[in-house]
Amino acid sequence: MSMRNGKVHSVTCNGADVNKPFKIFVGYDPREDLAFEVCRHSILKRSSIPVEIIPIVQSDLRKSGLYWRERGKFESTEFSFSRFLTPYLANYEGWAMFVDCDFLYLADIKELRDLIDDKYAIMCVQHDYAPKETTKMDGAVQTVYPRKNWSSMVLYNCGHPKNRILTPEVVNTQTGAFLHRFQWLEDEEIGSIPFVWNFLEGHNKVVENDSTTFPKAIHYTRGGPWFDAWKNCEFADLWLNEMEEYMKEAKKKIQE
Ligand SMILES: [Mn+2]
Repeated sequence: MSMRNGKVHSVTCNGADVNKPFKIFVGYDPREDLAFEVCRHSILKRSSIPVEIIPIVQSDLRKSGLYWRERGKFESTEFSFSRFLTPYLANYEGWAMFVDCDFLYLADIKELRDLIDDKYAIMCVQHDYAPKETTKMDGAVQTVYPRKNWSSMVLYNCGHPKNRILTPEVVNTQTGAFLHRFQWLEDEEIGSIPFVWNFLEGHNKVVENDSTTFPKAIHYTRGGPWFDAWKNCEFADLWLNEMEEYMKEAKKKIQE
């Protein structure tokens, strides 16, 4: 917080109130507790601005009556739908971010916040998943998932009138397509962020000597090294190093 000489300077930068901690809601799943801790560690360690990390915990939301929908067969995590409570949880004020717990940050979150533009209702990495061929070699029809992965990391303009629609009632009753494809918004209300902020392990590629392709946040979307089956995935070493650092610091805190 910038509180020089006892005065609070009210400075805004592209709509982001730089005096208030930037709220980052992280999807929490008990099966991936370690992923959450390492993700949080990676953000805090590199951030040059005050941030507040808030886990989105389904059991807590159920207790407080904000989440009641039945778990569907296709929900791979406990935050599949609860993520869309982000604007509500931020009191429909300012900008806040949602991110899955399977991310590893390699850059300062300030760089991301500086991309914020008030003309948008949300901003995210607009991955293009349209397959090049409409049928696979075996003749099976390709399943196209429009806007797949877009909702895994989103900057929400929580004060934007359009996002008022995201009440607990709507989040608990609307379809996956409506929510994950941002169907409450027009296309031009969705801002674009460079893909390196949601770099999909196993899909996106680093191009040698092209720094615009170097990941700023790796998304272990298929599963990360915290699962045995993925301990040798791409960028596993980066995550494991971060985990060791987190463990060391956590141990120190217990001893203090
Ligand atoms: Mn994910």
